This record gives sequence, structure tokens and C-alpha cells, in this order.
Amino acid sequence: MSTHNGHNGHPAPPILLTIAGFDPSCGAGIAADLKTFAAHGCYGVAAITSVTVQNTQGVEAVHNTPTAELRAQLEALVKDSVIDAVKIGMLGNRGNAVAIAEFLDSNKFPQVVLDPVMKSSSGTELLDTGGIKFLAGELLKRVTVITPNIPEAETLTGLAIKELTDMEAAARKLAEMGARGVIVKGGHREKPIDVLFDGNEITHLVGDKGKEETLHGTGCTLAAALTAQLAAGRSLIEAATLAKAYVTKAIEKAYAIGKGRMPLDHFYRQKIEPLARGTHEVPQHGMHPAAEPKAH
Ligand code: PXL
Repeated sequence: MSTHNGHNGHPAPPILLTIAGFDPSCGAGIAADLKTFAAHGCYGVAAITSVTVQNTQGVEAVHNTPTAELRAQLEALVKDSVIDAVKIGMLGNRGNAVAIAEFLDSNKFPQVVLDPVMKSSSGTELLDTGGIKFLAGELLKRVTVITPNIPEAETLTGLAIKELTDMEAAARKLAEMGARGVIVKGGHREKPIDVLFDGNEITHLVGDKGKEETLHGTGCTLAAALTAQLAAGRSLIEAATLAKAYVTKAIEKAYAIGKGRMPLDHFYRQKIEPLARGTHEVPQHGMHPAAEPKAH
């Protein structure tokens, strides 16, 4: 293997690209995606569609990336790295959505997950009307799977969703509109069942009731985990099942970092006990534990 120019021969894990917005409280958007990718052993790269001003209590402002700059970010990444899968989240506006469709057309990525983010958990609009129309008419034809929640599925299909059968009808309609795979997320319902349609059959993914209204970034995290599982070569149903299991656990372990909604604990698998404050571990022989000889 080549060892020139910054190559040491170690193979890279799957490289996943997130195209999404930045949330400074890091519960949702790009930061949630990168944490999720890392928790799945993948390397994440990111192109920013929008810089939001927000904390755990809500969105104060939204500054969308000029489309030419978004295009330049995407081009810089793709001319350098082989990207195994793409996750698309907040787009901001139609211009950014169009740039992403063109980017998908000129680079045939094996897996593309589209989370059609329209509003923040606290209700701020994160995609303009032209962007929603373009997503419904064009962007969803270019993706492996689209992961709307119920309000997003209603907006995209024009159907009213009350019952499980309405979720199934919306999933089938989104497939007719051009999405290869669909997951309609039922997290907002009393019994949170996600409806998956792979173009052939409907599958129900049953979960526990997470307190959605107290959390932030559940949708981003599910779509990012799904992207990692698809990049690992799993089928849509298998990837979706594992992604849901991951999100469920990350929700269960969530902790508050501010006065508002909780981010998920993306690294619940990697917990190490911190030392009690004020204690100092004195390494034997004055050596750092990591440098100690194995022999004792
Ligand atoms: O949860 C949807 C979402 C996605 N992306 C960004 C966000 C939010 C919600 O606030 O800020 C950047």
C-alpha cells in the first residue's frame, strides 16, 4: 500500500458525508450526524447548508449558506475522498436543494439518505416553500431512502395522517413520487411505530415511547445511524432496525446540557468512569499508564 503523502497504510473506515445545518448546541444537525457516524466507527465529513443561532431552548436565527459556497464545499470534498454514503438534512432554501440535486447527479453515490427537515423541534422554519416543492418533485427521486416524520410526510404527500394505515398510504405515495425507500416516523404518536416501505412491502418498526418533546436531534440521529448501517452493506430493513435500536438507547441515556431540550447520548457505548474531582492517579514507576511495560 502507498505510504507517500500522508498515507500510513491504515485503511480508512467508510467515509460518510453529511450535508446539513449547524446547531451550536450540537444536539441536532451536522454535529449530531458526525457524533453518530463516529459512534458507528465511520469517518464523517460535512458540508454546511446553514448556520443557525440556537441553544437547547430554541432557534434564534438562521443564516443559510450562499449556494455557490455550498457547491464549493461539496466539490472540495468529492475531488479528494471516496464517499461511501451521503446523509442530507436541513437544506435552508431551494437554491441549496438544487445544488445538492446537481451534486447527486454528477456523483453516483451508492447510498443517499434524505431526512426532509422542514421545522426545528421548537417550530422554526428550516426550509422555504420553494425548497419543499423541489424536495418533493426532484430531490426525493435521487435518494435511497427518505425519512419524514408525520407532519413532513403530510406536507410532501398532501395526505392527512391520523392512523397507521394513513402512514402506510403516505409511504406508498412517497415511493410513487420517486423515493426508492421510505420510513415514515411515528415518534409523534402515542404508540410510536415507524412505517418502512422498501418498494415491495410494508414493515412496521415498533419502538418505545421516547419523550420527543423533551429531546432534540432524534430525527438527525436516526437518519445518520441509518446512513452508517447502509454504508456497512446492510439491507434497508436491517439497517433501519439497527438504527432505531441505536437511537432508542441514545434517547434512554440522554442528559440535559442546558435549560431546554436534551441532546441524545451518542456515545452511550463508550462510557468510561471519570476520576472523582480532585483525585490524581499516580502512575506506578512515574510512568504514564499507557507507557507501562506489559510484564507486570
Ligand atoms: O431537528 C431538525 C434540525 C436539523 N438540523 C438543524 C437543526 C434542527 C433543529 O433545530 O437546528 C441544524
